[in-house]
Amino acid sequence: TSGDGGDAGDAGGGDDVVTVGFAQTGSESGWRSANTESMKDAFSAENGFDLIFNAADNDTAAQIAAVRDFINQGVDAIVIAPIVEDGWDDVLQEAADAGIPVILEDRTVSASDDLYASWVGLDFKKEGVMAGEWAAETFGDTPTKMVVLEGTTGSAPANDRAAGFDEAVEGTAIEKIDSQTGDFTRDGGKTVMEGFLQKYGVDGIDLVYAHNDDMALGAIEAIEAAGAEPGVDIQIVSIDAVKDGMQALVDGKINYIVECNPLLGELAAGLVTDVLAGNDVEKQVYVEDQTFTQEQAAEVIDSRPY
Ligand code: GZL
Ligand code: ZN
Repeated sequence: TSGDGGDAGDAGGGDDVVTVGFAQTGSESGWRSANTESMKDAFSAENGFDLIFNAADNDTAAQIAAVRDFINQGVDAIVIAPIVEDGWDDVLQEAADAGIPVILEDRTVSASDDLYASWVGLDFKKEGVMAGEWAAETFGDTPTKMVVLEGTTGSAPANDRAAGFDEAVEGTAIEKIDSQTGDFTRDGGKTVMEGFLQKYGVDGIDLVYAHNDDMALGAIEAIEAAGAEPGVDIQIVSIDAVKDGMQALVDGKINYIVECNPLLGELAAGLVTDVLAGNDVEKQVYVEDQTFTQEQAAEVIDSRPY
């Protein structure tokens, strides 16, 4: 029928269009940009979706409000990359009461998994273990003073990457002398590293464990501003393997990177489609990660999609 902009109660705006509300964390890092692009590519109009996108600027209250807004709009499904693990029970219950399925992508929540249909993402604890295993092999029984640039406080990756790393370096001579959040941003990493350098001096720090590349890149700026050589005077191990991080690895300013694959869009879209079709889905869908030395990064950097 002409002029039919979709009847008021029609969640999809067209009977075969699937309207999806996506509550993204924000735009804090290169990883996040790649993840957002992957999600927008998968939830495209040509794939039959009407995507309502919200980036919450790393503000949990804003992200929860965005999800409430999606519920009020009566979308067909909601996808969330939850900034932090806690505080989701109420709004997830409201979505369930409204009969709107929720898929989590990337980060996860502490709420019961009855409150979401599925989660797709990475094994953050394993990423921390892989970073820690490199540090243990590299520094082993050499007394090593390490500072940590933590991800967003309360986020699953920050919690799990810390736990995994600590487990992997137990019994080594690596001593965590300080640890502070840089909120996964380049500026945050730079500011926190400047503080560490003020406090301990270049010679008082041997290793930086950065929970993501963006904070590692900020730390590199701070170390160079202090007249020291990142990757040499102070070694750096990081997680994500985004383009700028891999370039720093090739340039010898970072020593090892554990990948965290941001290309989750196709899997998330498949889960939404399956859930709406009433198909059974896995509660957790893990994507594999890999690791890179400086030599390996040089081999692959030009062929990587992000
Ligand atoms: C991890 C993701 C983290 C990245 C950061 O899957 O949630 O958030 O490691 C990003 O770069 O900000
Ligand atoms: Zn309609």
